[in-house]
Amino acid sequence: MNDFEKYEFDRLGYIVIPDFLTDDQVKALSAAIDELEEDALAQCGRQPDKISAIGLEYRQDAERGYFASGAREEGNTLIIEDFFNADPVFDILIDHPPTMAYIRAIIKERPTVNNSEIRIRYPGNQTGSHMGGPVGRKHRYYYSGQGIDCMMVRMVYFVHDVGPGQGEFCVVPATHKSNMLSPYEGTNPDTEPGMIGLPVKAGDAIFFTENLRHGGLTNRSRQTRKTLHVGYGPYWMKSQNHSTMDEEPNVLPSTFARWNDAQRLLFRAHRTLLDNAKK
Ligand SMILES: O=C(O)CCC(=O)C(=O)O
Repeated sequence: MNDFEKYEFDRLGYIVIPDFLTDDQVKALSAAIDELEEDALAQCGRQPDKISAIGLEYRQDAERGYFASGAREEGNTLIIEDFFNADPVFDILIDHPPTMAYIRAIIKERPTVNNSEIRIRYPGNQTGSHMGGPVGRKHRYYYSGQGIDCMMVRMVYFVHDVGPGQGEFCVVPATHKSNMLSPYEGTNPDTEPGMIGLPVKAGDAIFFTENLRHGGLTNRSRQTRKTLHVGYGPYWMKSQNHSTMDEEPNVLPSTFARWNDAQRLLFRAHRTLLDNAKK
């Protein structure tokens, strides 16, 4: 993360990183997302296995190790959490050197992955505005004598272009430093004062602090928007996926077995757990 990027991240709470993934990576990730979307949708008709603390209904695929919520319909979204378990193609993103360079620059304690979700946003869908201002310790943006020191941050990877009207990820710049919660009524990002959409190309990424007010503008196109979101924080933070909130990360033994030590460590709060796993 260079000085310009650090300056912009501190000033705005996010940066857009162009050409972050290679064409081959985009192609492989995109195909894996499409396959997993169909697999997750096939489970949609049945009773939920779990209801999250905020009322989201999840169906679990115990064999492939993911939780899915939502449906393919106008205005809806399908969220697939713990997608790393489902296909080794996603391993590209675990201990991905360019990503880790950004993460290590702004999380001062040892970072681990605490959130992983594929968001599939069908036409008409929007993601309500959330966060911004004094949102509490877990999501805090902080600057100390050692520089930027974040709690939860997210990298969003784009596998196709998302232009104006196609459900852009959106932000109210600089609200990570606001001293007040948003006073505007509702959570409609389309009408919220100060909210801007961030158009991107396939292969770009958006890196932001969860302290920033953000969401997803309404997808007014016929293109379904598909993105990969990976959250990081200090090692003591447990899962921030809604299906496993504040639990240990949901990593299948077979996933753990195929990873190298650096990848495993990104999902382990304590080194001793890693050492025990090797015994
Ligand atoms: O991309 C979106 O629609 C919103 C994503 C979001 O809220 C997040 O990644 O925290």
